[in-house]
Amino acid sequence: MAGSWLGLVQGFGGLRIAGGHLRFAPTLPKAWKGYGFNLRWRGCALRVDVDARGVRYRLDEGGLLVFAHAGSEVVLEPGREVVLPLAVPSPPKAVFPRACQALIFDLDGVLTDTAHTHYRAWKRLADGIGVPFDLQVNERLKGVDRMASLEIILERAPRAYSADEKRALADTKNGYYVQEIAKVGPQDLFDGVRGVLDAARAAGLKLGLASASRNAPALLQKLGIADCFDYIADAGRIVRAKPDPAIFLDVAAALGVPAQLCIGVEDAAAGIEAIHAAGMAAIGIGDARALRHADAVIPRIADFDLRTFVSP
Ligand code: B16
Ligand code: MG
Repeated sequence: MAGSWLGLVQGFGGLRIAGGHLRFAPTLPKAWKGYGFNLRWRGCALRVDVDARGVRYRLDEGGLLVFAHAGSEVVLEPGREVVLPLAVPSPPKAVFPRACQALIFDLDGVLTDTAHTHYRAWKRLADGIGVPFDLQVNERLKGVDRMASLEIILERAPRAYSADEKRALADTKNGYYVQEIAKVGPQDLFDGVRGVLDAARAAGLKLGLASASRNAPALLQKLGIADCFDYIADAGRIVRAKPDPAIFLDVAAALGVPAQLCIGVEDAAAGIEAIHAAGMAAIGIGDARALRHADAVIPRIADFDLRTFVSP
């Protein structure tokens, strides 16, 4: 009930409390004839009715009430009412910057399938020490750095591990991972990656890479796309891992592009959070439910059409 009330009063009535004052900006959805609600505020009882003719505010109890309607101040005396025009809904904010100057890509799970390679390496380690680990837990590891990933896996461990043991486990996992990526080559790029990078370059955009993986530079070399990027973040130098915005801000600064003119591309929820915290628009690649906070989600990088997000 409380949720429904808030949905109506804040969502359609536009109620906000700012600086200790009530603000309204009521709108009327096309399919509705009208709606109304009561509100008690500092000893005042206010009735608000909204229909196609406008918004009626009536003060049933209390002293003088001052509030804002669609940005203008209204002073209402007890027992009086006032009818004002409906607020004009503001157009949705353009999330993707018109003057976008840079695309900043994540690597694992966006440009190549190493998200699964990481999974297999962690799985091999977890099985070896008898810790349950599955694809569901793995979702939480995406975009998360090596030691933080290990901590998540060890949440289910039957015993505690010392710092030295943890370092050794992380090294073992990395050994498994490095072993697997030894055979990686340009054939392992996801379909469409080359096309996206070339189109972005042709459109004059700068390209950056914000991968949490310390193996990223070596992997880019193997994939044959290292030269496509103007800047590749050094994951070893980034102190705060995703979802902290540090890595995306580092790349934007190195490219010399303000954050609000960058678009980040990620396959992990932690990465989307990091992009937003950096003040950038976020494109998710993968499952729309897992990436529901992204500004747009496309299933595969092959579906990435630059013109959808960047004006020529
Ligand atoms: P490493 P991304 C991340 O890369 C992976 O998603 C994550 O699973 C991995 O733990 C992390 O890199 C660290 O990788 O152990 O190679 O340093 O998605 O940010 O490109
Ligand atoms: Mg990733």
